[in-house]
Formats: sequence, C-alpha cells, structure tokens
Amino acid sequence: MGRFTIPTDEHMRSGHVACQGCGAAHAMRYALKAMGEDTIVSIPACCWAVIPGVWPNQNLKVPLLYTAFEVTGASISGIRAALDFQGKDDVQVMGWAGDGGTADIGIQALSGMVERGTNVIYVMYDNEAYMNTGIQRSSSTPVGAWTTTTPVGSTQFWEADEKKDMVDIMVAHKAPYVATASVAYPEDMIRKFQKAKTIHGPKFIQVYAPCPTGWRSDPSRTIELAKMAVSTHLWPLFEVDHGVYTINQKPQKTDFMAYVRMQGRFRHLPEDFLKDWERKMDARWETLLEKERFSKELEEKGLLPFPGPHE
Ligand SMILES: Cc1ncc(C[n+]2csc(CCOP(=O)(O)OP(=O)(O)O)c2C)c(N)n1
Ligand SMILES: [Mg+2]
Repeated sequence: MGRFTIPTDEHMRSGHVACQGCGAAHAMRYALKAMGEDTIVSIPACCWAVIPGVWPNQNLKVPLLYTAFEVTGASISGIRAALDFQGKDDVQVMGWAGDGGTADIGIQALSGMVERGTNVIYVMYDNEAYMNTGIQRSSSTPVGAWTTTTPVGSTQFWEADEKKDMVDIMVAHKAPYVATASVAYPEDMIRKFQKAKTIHGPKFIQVYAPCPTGWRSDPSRTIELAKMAVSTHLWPLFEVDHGVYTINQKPQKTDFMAYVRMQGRFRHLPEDFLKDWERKMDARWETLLEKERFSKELEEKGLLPFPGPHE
C-alpha cells in the first residue's frame, strides 16, 4: 500500500448532517475522491439519504438521484442504460446503499443487476443495522449485538444470527470485482475504487462504516475501532478479481476482547459467548486464507480468472 496516494480533489463539501464520528461520511468522501466528478450517484432510503442535506445546499458536488429503498440495483441499471444510449462511456454510475438496503430489501434488484452484467459500481456501506430509522437489526448485524429490535434486558433477546456474507453472495453471482474496504484504510479503499472503475461489468464493494450512535461507541474513536476490526480479523481487507482472491492485509491478530469492549452494543455478552464468537471468527479467517490459496491454485491451472460479462 503506497503512501500519499489520496487524491486532493474533494467532491463532497463540508456541512453534511451526519452524526459525529460517522464512518459512512468518511466512506463517501474517499469513494468520490477515487470516482471523480464524472460520476452519477444513486442513493436509496438510508442515513446517506439525509446526510447530504437539502438541495440546493446538499453537500455532494456530483449528480445525485434518490430512489426507493429496494431499487438501488434497478436504479443504477437504468442510469447506465440511458448513458450507454447516449454513448457516454466515460461517466461512472455508483449505487450507494446501506446494509439494510443491500443485504435485505434491495437484494433482488442487486442480484438482477449483477446477473445482467451491468457496468456499474455498487457500494454497500455497512454500519450493521438500520441506523437511519433508529438502530433496528439487519441481516448484516453481527451476532450478539444489541439493537432496538434485538433488545437486551430480562429477555436476553440479542441478535441470534451470524452476519450475512454479502461478499460470498456476490462472488457466487460471478461479479467480476468484489472487495471489502474500511474507512480506516483510505489508500486501500481508494485504490479499490480506482481499480473497479477500470473493470467492465458489475463491481461490488462492502465498506466497513462504524456508527457511534448505533454501536454505542466513542465518536472520537471511529477510526481506531475500524483498525481494530481489521487487526482482529473480523473485517478482513480483501478483493476477489474475476474469482481470484487476494487478501490485502494479513495482520498479526490483536485482542478481540478489546475490540468488543469499545462498543456498548456488545456490553451484555457473557464471556463464554464471546470466546465462542472469537473462535468462529478465527475459523472464518482461516477459511479466507484457504480461499486465497485455492483460487491462486486454480489460476495456475488456468481455471481462473473467469471471463467477465460479455467478454
Ligand atoms: C419500503 C421502505 N421500508 C422502510 C423504509 C424506512 N426506512 C428508511 S431508511 C431505513 C433504514 C435503512 O437502513 P440501511 O439500509 O442499513 O441504511 P442506514 O440507515 O443504516 O444508513 C428504513 C427502514 C422505507 N423508506 N421504505
Ligand atoms: Mg445500515
């Protein structure tokens, strides 16, 4: 990862209305630095439908289309089709949706978009719950987490299910480029967006975006928390380019409990539950290492990378 690679151009003005320490606000700023001014963004209902503020004072300098919650994939397909009809190949189209809008309610439009091989970038900024409407659980909420619909108290009814693996789902769709990114690593994130721009077809990037309001974490420690998610192997940074996995960072694992303790949403969890969760996360990391090794083996045999759509 090179240093001083972050473009100085800003496509986001100051004056957004995100909460203090909002990871999603950083995510958009970095993404647009990579995407550039010739980008049309489509955003469904989510925090980011509010964050830019009200036109004409909205803080994004690029054209922005607000859509219904479930249609990001369809919306950016339509924008792409219109641009293609006009011969505007140099304009990028970026869908920008939350985890609820992607892993739950928008998944059918996203699936169709990928299946059709649409030439767009779809970003899922993952704050791990429906934050804009008051911290309800989504299928991307991690196991054990408190949310307002998985309350903690006499019921002990915290989130029971494992986080849905959207990267696996996108890889199974044979999207030509699938990656994770984190607001704690802007160089890595910007490089991935720049790379995505050069690849024809549907690209999917899932960005780790801490939400101090919903995670009950200190807003001044958002980046520290995001770094710890990577170093605990909870949020591995990797990319899958036409089926070939590359893990971008292989850090020496740091203290899992320290990560958990920084967030009030996990405060109630008993020791044995946390130990079990950590074991599962360790196994997931080992599995990812194996996927990388195996996909490189397939590449050596000429079985990967698979061809992109319409190639
Ligand atoms: C069909 C429909 N159902 C529910 C809503 C209400 N709603 C607006 S934003 C939102 C939460 C979105 O969650 P997510 O996609 O994770 O984005 P975040 O708010 O966390 O940024 C909900 C439930 C809606 N706008 N439309
Ligand atoms: Mg969310």
